Amino acid sequence: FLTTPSDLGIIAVGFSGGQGKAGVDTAPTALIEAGLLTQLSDDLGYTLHGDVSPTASTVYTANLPAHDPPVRGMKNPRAVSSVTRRIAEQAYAHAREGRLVLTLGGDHSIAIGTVAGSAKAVRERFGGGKDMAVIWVDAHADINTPETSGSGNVHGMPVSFLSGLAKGEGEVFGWLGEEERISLRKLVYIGLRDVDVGEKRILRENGVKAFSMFDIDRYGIGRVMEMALAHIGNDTPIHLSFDVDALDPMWAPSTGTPVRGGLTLREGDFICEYVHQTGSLVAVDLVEVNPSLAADNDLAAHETVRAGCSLIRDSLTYERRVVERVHKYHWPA
Ligand code: Z70
Ligand code: MN
Ligand code: MN
Ligand code: MN
Repeated sequence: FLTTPSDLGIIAVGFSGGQGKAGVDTAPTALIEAGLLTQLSDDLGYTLHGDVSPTASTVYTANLPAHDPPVRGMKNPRAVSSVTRRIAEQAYAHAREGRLVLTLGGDHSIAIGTVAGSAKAVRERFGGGKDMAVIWVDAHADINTPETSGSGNVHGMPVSFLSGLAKGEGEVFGWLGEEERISLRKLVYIGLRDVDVGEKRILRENGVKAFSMFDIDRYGIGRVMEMALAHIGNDTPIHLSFDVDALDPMWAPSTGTPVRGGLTLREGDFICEYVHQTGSLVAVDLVEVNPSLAADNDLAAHETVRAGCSLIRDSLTYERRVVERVHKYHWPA
């Protein structure tokens, strides 16, 4: 289980209900149209599983409640709960088959589903004796509870529900049980630079391991990754949840909440390559690409999609190919 499989379970879920900006739902199609799946199968040698047709995400977003008023300030609570519940079942089913799970978001609320699904599969596999680690690469901590959140956007809350800091009830995350939870001791953040006051308190009170942009400047990304993996420990299954807004807007401008002073594309790629090399990766999410938020031009969206493809490829680099590595940042001919 802890050697990276050559079978990939793909979940394409264009869902935007965890935040307020339309367009993030078109990201899976944009990534696929950019050639991502061909690269994964033909260049990296993966066998792909799962529905990746343009309508695939309708599986998750079908039959959402028409009337979905806020609960504890959360916006679209029933929709997000229902979509993430379906994603959790899919992620779990893929993982049970021994597949590495790749999820193309969608906004970051979808990680409630992906992480829940992998946590449950890992727990079953190890009889509950081994907690899965989560590496959350993001400008934001996404650990607000409904009560600390100022926005009511659920994409700012996934970690609080996944860790049990926030408890669901009934049709709003009541499905999220102990077997799907993660431990805050095995959570590591990388890239933080826009953390709310209430979130800072939560991080401090729980002693959560977090490497902010300050730490990356201070130690360099190589040393930060060594420290991150040392904190997690060897032979621990890892779920990598990558929010593209961790990258500096220079590299990923088309995202809902760009924050300046972020990772270079090369640092983002390094994180992915480094995590892949542990051989402990069980799942990868790439979220918050929003091709419709192209600052002034189409190039911005194109660049953001390209960055997303690069991050995914590097997290899954199954076979090291010198030629590909030398040419990876060149413009296609
Ligand atoms: C803020 C909130 C957030 C992404 C914004 C922002 C959260 N902390 N996450 N953009 N990807 O609304 O809770
Ligand atoms: Mn996020
Ligand atoms: Mn973010
Ligand atoms: Mn359950």
